[in-house]
Order: sequence, then structure tokens, then C-alpha cells
Amino acid sequence: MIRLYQFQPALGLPNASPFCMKVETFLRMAGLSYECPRDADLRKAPKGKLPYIVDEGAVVSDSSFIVDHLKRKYGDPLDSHLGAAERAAALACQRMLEENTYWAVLYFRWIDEAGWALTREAFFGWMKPPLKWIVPPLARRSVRRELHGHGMGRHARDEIVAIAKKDITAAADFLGDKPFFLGARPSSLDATAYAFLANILWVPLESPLKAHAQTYPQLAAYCARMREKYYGNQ
Ligand SMILES: N[C@@H](CCC(=O)N[C@@H](CS)C(=O)NCC(=O)O)C(=O)O
Repeated sequence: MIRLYQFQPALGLPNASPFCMKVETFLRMAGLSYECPRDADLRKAPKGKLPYIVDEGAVVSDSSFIVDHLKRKYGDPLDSHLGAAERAAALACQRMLEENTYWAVLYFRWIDEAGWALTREAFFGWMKPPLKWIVPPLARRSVRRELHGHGMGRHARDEIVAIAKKDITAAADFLGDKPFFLGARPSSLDATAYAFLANILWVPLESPLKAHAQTYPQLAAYCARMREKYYGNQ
């Protein structure tokens, strides 16, 4: 059985980490059985990040390496029909969400004050003093450093909003009126797209990103379609 090490469900989603939710969604889409040990620990993660999987002794870290591993080992029912141009477009859209939009999401959860109040409670609310006073500001400082290192954190709030809005518009236009990102058939890009869009639209945080995503009804309809198909509306 594949073991998926990820954060516990939070913010009303299967996972508040879009990367974890991507892998869980991919496993469901590919029809692979898995379990999620409850003792997943960031400190034990091979690359210091979640998700990672253990599959018959093989430890694979990073959501994209995990997807590659699963495709190699169990076959590729989701993407094998795609042509080169579709694969290229899918990769570009995936990279946009994972390597760019993600950092704006991170900013609105960890740095912007409204998001931080929610994040602090959701991720650290269970801690007892003195840990609940010490750990959250340290974690926030570390995210601030990462945002600065990536570059997104060097922009003003309005600039970050402008960058993220372009990504959300691009995703909405890419989807258009298709049921799934690449047409009538779901592909692995949908694991990424659903994870990121649900993490914007369905979290209880009224961010400018969410407001912008809400102006494209096809995005909410898409997320609802994915949830119903792969999570049975849980
Ligand atoms: N490229 C990685 C990114 C994973 C990632 O950034 N995970 C975040 C949660 S969304 C994490 O574990 N952060 C903890 C930390 O950086 O300390 C992947 O695709 O899996």
C-alpha cells in the first residue's frame, strides 16, 4: 500500500497544502490505493517538505517526482493519450500554478494580516503556551524569508495581487467551458489545477485572489466537478 505523508486536513479542504492535495487527488484519479499515516512529520521529510510517499520501500519526495514515480510504476491512464503540444501546455500551466501562483497564495496566508490570523489559528491553534506564542512567529518569519528568496515577497501587496490575478485569469481562460483542463477527459494537470484552485476558492479567507477567482464561474463549477468525481463531495 502506498503511504502518503502529508499534513492533516485543514481549512475545510482535503489538504491546505496544494502540493499534498495534488498528490492525493492524483492517487484518486489514477485509482491507486493509499493510506495517510497520521504521524506525518515535516522533520522526517527527506527534503524538509511535504508531501512524500513510501511505496514498497521506495521513498519519493516532491509532488511532481511522486507523480512521475507513480506513472512509471503503475502506468499512465491519465496522460498517455496526450500529444506533445498538450503536454507542453499542461506543463506550462502546472508550473505557473506551482512556481508562481503558489507564492502569492503563501503571501496572503502568512504575511497579509487577515490571512495570518486565519493561518495562525488553523495551523497552530492547537498548541499550548508557551509554544503557541513562540512557534507561529518563527514559522511566519521563515515563510517571509522564503518569499523574499523566491522574489514574490519583494513586491508590494498590490503588485502581488496583479501577478496572481493574471495567473487566475490565465487558468480560467485555459479551462474555458471545457469540463477538464485538457478537454472532456481528466488528465494529471487536473490534480494540480483542482488542488490550487480549491485552495484559493474554498478556504475561509476573503483574499483578492479568491475575489478574482470568483469572477470566473467556470472555476467554481470545475472544482465542484472534481470534488464530486474524486472525493464524492467530502
Ligand atoms: N516542490 C514541492 C513543494 C512542496 C511544498 O512546498 N510543501 C510545503 C507545503 S505547501 C511544505 O512542506 N512547507 C514546509 C516548509 O517549507 O517548512 C512539491 O511539489 O512537493
